[in-house]
Amino acid sequence: MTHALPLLPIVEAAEIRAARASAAPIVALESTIITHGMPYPRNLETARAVEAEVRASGAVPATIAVIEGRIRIGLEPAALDQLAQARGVAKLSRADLAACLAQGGTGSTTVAATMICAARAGIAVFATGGIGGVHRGAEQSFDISADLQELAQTPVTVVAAGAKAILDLPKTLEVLETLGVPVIAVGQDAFPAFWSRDSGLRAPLRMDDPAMIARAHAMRAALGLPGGQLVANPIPGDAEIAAQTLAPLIAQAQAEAAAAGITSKAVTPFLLQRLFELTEGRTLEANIALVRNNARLAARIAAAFIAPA
Ligand code: PSU
Ligand code: MN
Repeated sequence: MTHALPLLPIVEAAEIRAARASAAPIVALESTIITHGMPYPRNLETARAVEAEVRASGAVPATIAVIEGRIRIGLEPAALDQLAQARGVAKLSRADLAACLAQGGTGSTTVAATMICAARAGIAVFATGGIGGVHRGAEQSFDISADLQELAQTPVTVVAAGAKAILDLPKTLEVLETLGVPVIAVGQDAFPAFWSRDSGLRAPLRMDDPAMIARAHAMRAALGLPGGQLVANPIPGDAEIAAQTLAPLIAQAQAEAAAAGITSKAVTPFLLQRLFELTEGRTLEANIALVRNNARLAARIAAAFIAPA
C-alpha cells in the first residue's frame, strides 16, 4: 500500500498573510540563535529588537520555529516569549525537521532548517548572525554544518556577518566554492569574521547595493541553478572585537570542548557560551549588534525583490 503525502503542517501568522496579500517585503529570521545562541532574557530582547529593525527598515519579520508539530512562519509575542524561556528545546537542522513535525515536537530552526521553511513559505531573504561552517579539526571530526549544503540547494539569500570565527574560515570558503554558493561581501572586499570585520581572507564577490544582490538572486533562478546566496555583512565598526583579542580565547574554548568530549550539534552552543564567559559578555553584545545590522540590510534586499530597481 502506498501512502499519500501528508499536507505540510505550516502556519503563517496573520501579519505574514497580510504582508503577502499586500506584496510587502518579508524577512525570515531563525530561532536557534534564540534557544541555543544567547542566554535568557537577552535572547528574547534581541529577538524583539531584530524584529523591530526589520520593521523600521520597511519589511515584515517572520521568525520561524516548529511548535507542537507545526512550522510557524512568524511568531506572535507570546510564542516568542515561550520559546525564549523554554529549556531543552530541540535544535532542528535539515536532518531533524521532518521527524520533529511527524512527532508533533517543538524545536528551533538553524540556518539550514529556516531556509527550508522560508522557501516553502515563498520567502527569499533571511537574516541571521553567522552561518555554521567547517569546524576546526574537521579533517578529523568531519564536522561541517548542514548550513553549507543548504545554501547550495535552497533558493534563499542569507544575510550573515560571515561565519563564526570559531570555525575554520578558509575551509568554509573552500567548501562554499565547491558547492557553488555565491559569497558576497558588502561594503568591503574582506570576508568578515562574525565578531570582527576582517577575517584576513578576501570574499569571492562584493556588492554594495542591495538591489544588485536581489538581482543576482533572481539571475541564479533564471539560470536554473538551485541554491541561494551568502551575503557577508561586516559587524559595525564600533561593535567589533579585534580578532587578535579573540584568537587565544577561541583556542582555549576549543581545547575545552575537545577535553570535555563535546561533539556534533553541541559544539556551536558550547563554544558560544564559553566565549561569552571568557569575554565577560562582550561577544554577546557584538553578536546582538551584528544581527541587528544584518536585519536592516536584509529588509533592504527584500524591498528590492518587490520593487526591482
Ligand atoms: N549564529 C549565531 N548563533 C547561533 C547560530 C548562528 O550567532 O546560535 C546557530 C545557527 O542556527 C546556525 C547553527 O545554523 O548555529 C549552526 O550549528 P551547526 O554548526 O551545529 O550546524
Ligand atoms: Mn556541526
